[in-house]
Amino acid sequence: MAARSLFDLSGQIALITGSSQGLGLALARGLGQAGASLVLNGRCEAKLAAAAELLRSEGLRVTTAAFDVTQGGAVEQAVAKVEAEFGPISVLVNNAGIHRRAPLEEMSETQWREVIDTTLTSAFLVARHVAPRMIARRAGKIINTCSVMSEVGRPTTGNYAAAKGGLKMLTRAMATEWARHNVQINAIGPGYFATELTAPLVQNPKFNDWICARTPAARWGKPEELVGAAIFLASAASDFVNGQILYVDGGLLAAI
Ligand code: GCO
Repeated sequence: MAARSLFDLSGQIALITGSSQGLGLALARGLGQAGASLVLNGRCEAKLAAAAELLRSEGLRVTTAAFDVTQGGAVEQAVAKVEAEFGPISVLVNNAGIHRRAPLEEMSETQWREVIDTTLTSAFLVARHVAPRMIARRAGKIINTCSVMSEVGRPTTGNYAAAKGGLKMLTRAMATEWARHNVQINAIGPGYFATELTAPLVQNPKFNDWICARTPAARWGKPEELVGAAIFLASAASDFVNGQILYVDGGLLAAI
């Protein structure tokens, strides 16, 4: 296979959870530009429809699947519907995640559970219903959106760090069980990117100065800069890569 075609996603169908905005939308756009047909997911049908319309206007093949990734029954039904109506899901990006920032001693049980359910349990639930289909076909790519917070914490993000740390180990657990079926499961680990999730931080001059000093690249990442890692992990170029986290963090984790 010519080296360049290793990264061609033509013929692939990619389901990206949490893709009506932010990094999920950027990842969907990139996978679509690399040839994949896209299934966008979110809970809000209106936001999903707007995102799908935007990507279609850019010439991409897009459908939507509005379901709550924290509800197993809804996930099971949605995966069956997508495969029946759109085709076999060959790439799954578990990207859904939320923040509920608070000091641990002030954090409510709801703030804890919402973040764990949406950011970690969702990846189990969606993969639980997609993976058996990939196993039966002996082909599939699963990409979990981890974070530099899979490795390090920051005050007020204990729930999110616990979720992303768990997602790192869930990625490895999936690889140990499913690699034998020719399913590759890896993760991307974003550093600090300017999105809706981090908007309060970007708009905070003190935090902005701190993160630009803390990151060797001395800047925030641009969502489109995450796409190359996702295309690699979604393509034939990574057929013997499993259980790995590819950090796209401007060098943050390399520096004290
Ligand atoms: C924060 C940020 C981080 C980023 C990202 C870093 O509150 O420190 O929101 O959690 O969102 O996860 O990889």
